[in-house]
Amino acid sequence: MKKLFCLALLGIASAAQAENCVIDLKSDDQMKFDQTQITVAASCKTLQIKLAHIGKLPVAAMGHNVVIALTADIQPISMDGQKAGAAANYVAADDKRVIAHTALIGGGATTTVSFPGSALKAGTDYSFFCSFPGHWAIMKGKLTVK
Ligand code: CU1
Repeated sequence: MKKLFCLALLGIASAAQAENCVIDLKSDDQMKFDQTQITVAASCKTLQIKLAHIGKLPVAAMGHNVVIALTADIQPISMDGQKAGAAANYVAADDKRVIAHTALIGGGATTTVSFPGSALKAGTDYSFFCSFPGHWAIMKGKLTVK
């Protein structure tokens, strides 16, 4: 029984390598993500965003989130997010331009969120970014779907 379970896990692990369905990011106290380019497969049933804040600063000073949206929507989403405030994770409620977003976290914290792969279309200009006030201008990267 145990052996079968391990084999099943191995199968899942190798499938995940073939087609990436995880947007796996680390952030720090320098207002940076560890990657500027992530590619996910268009065939993913479910996409997952994983964010680890490996810095030490508290959420109020150096909070980070991950927002997925069209590249052209980064600025307007961030402007409306700033008005919504920290309690709303700097994402306006019911913002239809936001495809997915994580919670806002501080140093030492991690957060994960999943969303349907069908929310993204291959060949579209998407980005991941942090909507914390002032961060979105530099704390971002390109999300490619293929
Ligand atoms: Cu940030």
